Amino acid sequence: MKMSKGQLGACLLGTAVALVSGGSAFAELGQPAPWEFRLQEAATPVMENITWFHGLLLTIITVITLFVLALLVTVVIKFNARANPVPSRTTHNTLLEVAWTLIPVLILVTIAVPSFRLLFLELDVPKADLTVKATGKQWYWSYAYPDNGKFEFDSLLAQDKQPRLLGVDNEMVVPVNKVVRVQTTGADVIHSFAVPAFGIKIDAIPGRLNETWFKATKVGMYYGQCSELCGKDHAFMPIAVRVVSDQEFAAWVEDAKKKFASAPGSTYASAAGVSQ
Ligand SMILES: [Cu+2]
Repeated sequence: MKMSKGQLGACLLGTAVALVSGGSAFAELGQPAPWEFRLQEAATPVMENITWFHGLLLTIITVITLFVLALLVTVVIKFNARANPVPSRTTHNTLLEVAWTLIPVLILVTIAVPSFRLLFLELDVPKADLTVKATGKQWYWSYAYPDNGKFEFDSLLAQDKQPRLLGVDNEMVVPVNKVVRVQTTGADVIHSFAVPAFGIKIDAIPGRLNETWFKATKVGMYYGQCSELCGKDHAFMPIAVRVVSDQEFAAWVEDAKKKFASAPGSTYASAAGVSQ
């Protein structure tokens, strides 16, 4: 593709603006944005922790990389054959050796402590307010609400909806500020249930019931995608979650009970290998 000077300039300017603004300044909550290179804005406490931990790691690795770069530059300039024709024959330096052992240990501990705290936060499902079971199928998701009337419905990509390739016909709906336990399984092959703004990603495996949780603190639409290569339409089984107020959720449940009561193809009790 050939670009004129003007086009190239505009393109570079666009890139610069995107980089300076962090890419997500104009982004809508819960979905990817053009030129985005950071994590999506957090909508759950877990994702807030992930974002914080990511920032910590990025800071540490930047400092280490710059330090190693500075050492290398020093070596290249000060200790090349021309600048330093008679090399030192030093072989040991106790202080230096203790330091280069201890400092990395301290850095690893600094990383390990919040890392384990985050892992346990993700793994320990708090007392759940409701459970939603997400079944991955080739190539769509089905959502079941076992403690809200036991209905189940399919959620398929809606070509005409925005955002492109993320909009679905029937969204998963949950109440705001409530702990939602998500159980996942696969009906055919391995899929993966992932919603970036919630900080969740969990495999949906045939014959197994996996579990994770989220507590969305902001109402709105949140999008994710199947994150395990699962066949030819892997890219076309988006996850759309609508977070609403308690009243709206109750109203939606009443509607959904009727709408999905006799939904054909309801596989709530027959998802491969999983009995209710
Ligand atoms: Cu899939």
